[in-house]
Amino acid sequence: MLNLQNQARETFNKPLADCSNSEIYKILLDFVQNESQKLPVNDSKRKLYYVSAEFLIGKLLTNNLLNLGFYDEVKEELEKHGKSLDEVEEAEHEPSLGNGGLGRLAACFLDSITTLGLNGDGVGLNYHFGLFRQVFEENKQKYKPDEWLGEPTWLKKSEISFNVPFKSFTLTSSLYDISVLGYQQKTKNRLRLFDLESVTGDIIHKDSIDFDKTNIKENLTLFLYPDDSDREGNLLRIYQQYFMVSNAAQLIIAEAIERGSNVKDLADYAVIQINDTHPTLIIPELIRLLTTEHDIEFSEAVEITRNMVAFTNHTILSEALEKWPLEDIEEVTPIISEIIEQLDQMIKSEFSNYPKVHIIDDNDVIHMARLAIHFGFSTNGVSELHTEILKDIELHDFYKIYPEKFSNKTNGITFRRWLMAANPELTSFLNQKIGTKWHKDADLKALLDYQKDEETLDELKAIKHDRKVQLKNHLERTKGVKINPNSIIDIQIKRIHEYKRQQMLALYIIYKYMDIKKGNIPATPITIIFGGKAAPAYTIAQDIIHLILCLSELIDQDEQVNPYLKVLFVENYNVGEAEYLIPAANISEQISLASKEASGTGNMKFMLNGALTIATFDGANVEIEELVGNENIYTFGRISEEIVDLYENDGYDSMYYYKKATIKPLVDFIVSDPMLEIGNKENLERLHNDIKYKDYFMALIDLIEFIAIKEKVYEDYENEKVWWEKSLVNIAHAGFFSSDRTIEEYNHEIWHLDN
Ligand code: Z57
Repeated sequence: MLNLQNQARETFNKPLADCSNSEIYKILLDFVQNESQKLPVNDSKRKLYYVSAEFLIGKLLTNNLLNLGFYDEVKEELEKHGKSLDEVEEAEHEPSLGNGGLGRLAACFLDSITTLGLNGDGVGLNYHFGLFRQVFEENKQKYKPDEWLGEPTWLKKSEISFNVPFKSFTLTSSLYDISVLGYQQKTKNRLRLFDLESVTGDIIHKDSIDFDKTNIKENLTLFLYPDDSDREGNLLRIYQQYFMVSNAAQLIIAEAIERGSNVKDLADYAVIQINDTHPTLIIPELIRLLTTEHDIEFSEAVEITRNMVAFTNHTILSEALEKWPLEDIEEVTPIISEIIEQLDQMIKSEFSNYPKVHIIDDNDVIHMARLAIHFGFSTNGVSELHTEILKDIELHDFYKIYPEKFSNKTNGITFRRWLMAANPELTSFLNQKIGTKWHKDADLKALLDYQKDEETLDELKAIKHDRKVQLKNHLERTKGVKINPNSIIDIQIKRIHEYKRQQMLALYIIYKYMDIKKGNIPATPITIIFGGKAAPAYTIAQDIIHLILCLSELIDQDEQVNPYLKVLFVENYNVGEAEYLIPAANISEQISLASKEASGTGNMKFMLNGALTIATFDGANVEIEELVGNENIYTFGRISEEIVDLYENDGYDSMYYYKKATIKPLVDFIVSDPMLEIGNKENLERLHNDIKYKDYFMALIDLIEFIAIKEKVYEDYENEKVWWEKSLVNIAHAGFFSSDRTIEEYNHEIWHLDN
């Protein structure tokens, strides 16, 4: 089969032991590409297209070796020659084609769709620099282009190409494919990424992410979600979205015809899941193509389209619900804006008394979610709580009109990446304890037989320690930072956003710092780790990063405190970092303001890897609690009904909480002398003012309860028997969160694919 030694001599003319990690990576990349070439593409009649602006697929080498069945063999072979797969993997540069949860969910779904033998491709864009690469300078986030295409990649250019007509010019696309391999599967699917040959990185101003936003031909696929704070940026985003969906729609129709469709029966051949509202323009685009290129009447085209499109909503935050001015769509593609106006007329005549369901509002703004709900056959939320909020509040009028369209599909994560590849130590432990049936059905409940078995609990503890040492080594090797592997590892990793409340954890750190200075020494040292990027235009999120980086420096410098408390903000957090951080975590921070986190998926990854969760009653946290029981999770804070009520009625008075004796000194510490000495006055004062006078996402409302629960968690950590039993119970109940379960639900209730 694979002889690495021979391959090394053939390719690099030297023994494997003398090859660099990047050379070995190249050998393995070619090998896996070759093997996956041999697998046939799934070609069953009915096919799913998961259209998404983001696919956060992470590194593919380990994942593909695992799915092809070569993982153990390659790992051992490398070790025999003094090499480590982990270090070889560090030579792989992950594509940054996503922001956060929504993009990572799409990647987990592709893995599950393929593993279940279903016919389904992902369709998106090939952003040349992806999202920005985050670097910290002077305790602030700075931006660098992420040049992932400069390295060997998994992309293969196809022959496929389409014309996309914009108002004043037409662009011709090229399609690049990445093979998607299922776990032990005989067929493969693909991630199809459209691009434009005329796009060039040359227009990027050296070492920054600035470029001329008006030159569509040269910039269209440069970045994921470029700055949308000005009109030019918004227009560029519409150009991207239309380019994506026009290509997707043309591909879908062409492939269906190839599989035997006569176009009138297109909906028997293709189902389209649109990931949030970003691909919603595929609705008018399909109608355009059916009416202008396939000779179908408008009303029939509308029905064919409606029978094909299903919509997933991922947020209730109004700033994330897309609304485009009609004139902007008109400027990009007047044919599409005309079709939207026609669709809007249909809705306005049917629901004249319901202005809240009209697609185009009185200010001539198009509400993309409304378009997707009226002209798709399915709308789903991503956790039970989120779907209930959609039905009862956010989309209540739509739920009254179309109750049958609504359903819940609680998110999931692929166990191949988040358990088998990321945590081989825990994987072999599970194999030993409960066999390997879980590789197929994700059922880990048999582990509960060992709940009281001290030897088993000791093994769990040893695995966690091993993973902390691996994290320590990885951080030293790749980032030059040091952590204590004997400390409690407490982690909050996710995009930086006020609703996720990183600032609340920062206020707890201030509390703990002061408490240690008073002489209250923690029994076990504590390491609190953050990771995550902030959107360039999101000022308060930058200020939160600045606060945490300044606290980190302050604590590092303080010899009274630094033996017991360390705060680390991991630079450029991404999928690869998550794969090291999550297996090493004792504590998972899931502390969003109740009602605001649609689901969360990091929460599931931590649980699966044996961390205990500190959780608000939000998103999928609620379902974690139902599964593990209240005694195996640390819940706190106001529930979503209370929060929704506050927003609707008397409002939230941050000053009231700020004035409390335990809170005021913590908030004011942000602008204290030692902080101002380290940090930047403008940033710290702006954040201080914001929390004191506004605090729109209510960090202060739950702060006192949060401090109490954190103290309780650290105290419980000292009671080893109790702690590791809770950890085991969490792992045992994580099976529900396999994305295989999620995909089976999508398939049975929405997609109805053969197999
Ligand atoms: C994104 O990552 C999510 C929602 C969005 O509307 C956008 Br834009 C990006 C996230 C939610 O915030 C998470 O709660 C959820 O788990 C994830 O999507 C996947 O559903």
